[in-house]
Amino acid sequence: SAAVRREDYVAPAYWVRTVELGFDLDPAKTRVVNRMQLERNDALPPQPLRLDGEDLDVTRVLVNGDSVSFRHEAGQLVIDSVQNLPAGPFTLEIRNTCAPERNTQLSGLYTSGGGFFTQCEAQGFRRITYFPDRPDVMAVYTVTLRADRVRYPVLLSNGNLVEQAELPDGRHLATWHDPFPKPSYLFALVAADLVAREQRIRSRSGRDHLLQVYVRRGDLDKTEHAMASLIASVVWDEARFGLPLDLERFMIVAVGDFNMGAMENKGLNIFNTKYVLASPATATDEDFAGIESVVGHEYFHNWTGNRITCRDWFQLSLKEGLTVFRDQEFSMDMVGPAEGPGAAAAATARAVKRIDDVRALRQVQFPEDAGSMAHPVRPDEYVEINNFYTPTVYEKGAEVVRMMQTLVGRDGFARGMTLYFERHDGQAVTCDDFAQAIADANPGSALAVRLEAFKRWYAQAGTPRLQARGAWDAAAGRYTLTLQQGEATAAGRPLRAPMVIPLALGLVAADGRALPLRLAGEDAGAPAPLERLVVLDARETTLVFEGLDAAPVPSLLRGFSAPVLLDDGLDDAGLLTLLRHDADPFNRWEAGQRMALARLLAAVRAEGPVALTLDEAYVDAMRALLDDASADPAFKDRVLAVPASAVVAAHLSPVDPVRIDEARQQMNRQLARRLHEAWLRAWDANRVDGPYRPDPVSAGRRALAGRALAMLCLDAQATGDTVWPGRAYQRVKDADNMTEGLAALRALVDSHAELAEPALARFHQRHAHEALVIDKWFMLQALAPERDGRVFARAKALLKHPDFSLRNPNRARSLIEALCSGNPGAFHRADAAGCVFWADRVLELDAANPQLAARMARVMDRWRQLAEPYRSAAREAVARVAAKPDLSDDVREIVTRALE
Ligand code: B3K
Ligand code: ZN
Repeated sequence: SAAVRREDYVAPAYWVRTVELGFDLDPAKTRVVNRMQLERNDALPPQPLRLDGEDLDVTRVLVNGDSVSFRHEAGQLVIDSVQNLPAGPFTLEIRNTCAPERNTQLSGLYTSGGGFFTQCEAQGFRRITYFPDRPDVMAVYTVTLRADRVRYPVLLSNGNLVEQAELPDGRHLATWHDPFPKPSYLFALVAADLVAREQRIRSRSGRDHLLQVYVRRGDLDKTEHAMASLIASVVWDEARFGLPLDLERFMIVAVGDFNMGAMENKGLNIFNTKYVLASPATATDEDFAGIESVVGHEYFHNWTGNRITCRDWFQLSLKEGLTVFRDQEFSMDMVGPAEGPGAAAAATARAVKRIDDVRALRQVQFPEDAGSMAHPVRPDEYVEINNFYTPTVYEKGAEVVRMMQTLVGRDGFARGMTLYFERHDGQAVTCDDFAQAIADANPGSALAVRLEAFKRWYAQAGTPRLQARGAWDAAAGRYTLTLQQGEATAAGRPLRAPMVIPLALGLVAADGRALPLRLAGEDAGAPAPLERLVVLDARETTLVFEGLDAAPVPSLLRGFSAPVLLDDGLDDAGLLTLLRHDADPFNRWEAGQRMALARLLAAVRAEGPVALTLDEAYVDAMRALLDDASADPAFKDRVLAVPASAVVAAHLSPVDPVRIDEARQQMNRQLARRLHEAWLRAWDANRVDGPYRPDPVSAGRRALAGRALAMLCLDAQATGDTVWPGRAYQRVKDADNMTEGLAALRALVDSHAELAEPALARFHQRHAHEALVIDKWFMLQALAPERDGRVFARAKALLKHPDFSLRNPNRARSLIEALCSGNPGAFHRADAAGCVFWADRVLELDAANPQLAARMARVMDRWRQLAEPYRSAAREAVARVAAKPDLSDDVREIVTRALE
């Protein structure tokens, strides 16, 4: 298909006011009766009525009860006889059928585990019935479901249940009514044999609500955390933004076959089981945290996405960037308060959440910005909209919203949100409308006075570069900091104009003191702050600090105040000062990572075989942190983590993924060897006793203990020690929680211990009936550090494992995506076998599930940056995929852009 362009937006020619849908559910042939009340949009000249439809069989089309003639054109059903389509309200009735059991794309109405489920965002509703399937057409839905009573005892749709009845022939029906007008992408239905955990709550406004989490029989004991997360989300949105739950009933349904994480359908969220089911025995700390954030995310969409939705799909970040920001804030507030009593104690734990979010941004969004699919937060064009549910739209979009909050303050941002809802509740709007509301609620703010320039964050692709250089005049006690904005990373898209960059900064003396920040010209008598926010909006900005009694080390971009690539030119001495003393925990972490990165880059760039030798200064710094009893365990864990391959790659051209992997492995081995005693102490000091709880404090201790165990096993492999692998094996057998059990299994597999095999076998046997745990079992093997091609060979062999299936998205991702994108050291090979494997899987997947295939196809986004022979192997593989004549639009768009 041709590209759709943002500039080409025109309002719909017809509005749909109400929809009455009737379903006779049958896996082979489901009958749909779709009765709509329409009105012509009288702002436009009269024109034919066009309805989207895909893979449907239409049986009748009636206007005001009379059959009308229609034709099919370019995936649409067209009614030309405008004289039959009056300007006033009229009824259009469509009868059609679809085949849920043949729907392998998992978009529209499909079957999974014997039940019916839907996924309509972005364009799945047209696979259920004919409709103007675009987000700016908002209607009130009434839905009647009819299905076999025994096989599908639970019948759900959006809104409130208004009728239930038994029918002849063993069938039954349920009618649901959603009072809120909504776009078709928020429609959902479920018909299945499910059970629910229920909870009644009363919100602050005094309204009663029923919360339900639906799962398959046997999974009810894994729903407690999802329910607790849902209740916490309701409470948080009311407390932080004054946004209440607006429905009597709010349902979450878990399904095992799902293309992404979850979906915010009005009142009926449908979730991948991965983001619902958790028990201590089956889910890790990370899974528990992921459930909290995704349950929050989908719930928060009820206001940011559903009550106010997107005018068109180019505005996707309006709801996604904002809602990711909201879920990040929610998770952070769940860790501890940002302000008031308890804030100081919570600061490090909150920073760890920020560190994790920034790590994710750098590992997936920065590379996207530097690859063939680079696009602005608000894209200008697309071929297949599903390809634009990206880290840029989501995570970078969230950073844009975060910068707005930074520029207007927390209270100012909350005021802006209030104004946004006052102005736009019930509407389909644009990113401009949002930014305008935040600015208008804060007249005179740093955002309001630069709004147009700030909005370049929506328009310009690529990660902006920022260079900072300082000059210290000891005699004058003056420090001059020059900040320069450079070109953005996006290939072929130079930074056209300077960005508005909120820069949070401090100055730290070598002895660790925070120095007062008095800018030249400010009153020398008044007390100066120890941290400031400076707003950069020019290509070059010079800041002059005066009255300093010691040479400062600049601590810039605290808390990662803007999504840029910062080059501050600091040497080891400066970084060590920050690592030890920075008042901002984020920048302490950053300093440690920067030191590690410098060593990795030196080893990768050197001539000859990779030979990384860690110096005393770095090892001592890591040892001191590890042994610092007052430091937070989760924080230590994040500092001791070797920077990800993608983070290292961002600084190299060309990129040799095998050398990067080798350097990372060497660094880990040396950290294991040289810090052996400290790892022993960390292991002993971070035992978590008592029943499992997924709180951040215990999770942090488990994370550090798990890293210690991995290091001790890695070192054992070098020294021939058998004690630690033995302990890890014991732990795989005995652990009463998945976090510790999986960490132990990973320690064995990653160190290539002999006991890895029996441990894998035991683990598999013990969890054979837990699909989500078997996913972990596949993934862990595909992610192991490569050694002599063994990891690649094993991953390839796992394709034939009886538990493997390409059809189940979670399973496919756990093996294919893990290997191809999560393990560059195993994937890229001199014999090109990795790329051949990739192309085979993409083609195989594309035939059944284009969305999933397109996601896997993204692995090759940055093939041009690869060093030889990997580059040629990758190009050939991409070309082979592109040469297939009947590729989906989804995969075609990805590979075409890769080859451009
Ligand atoms: N809005 C959905 C994503 C839909 C993806 C369609 N390909 C989940 C979310 O962001 O909450
Ligand atoms: Zn979302």
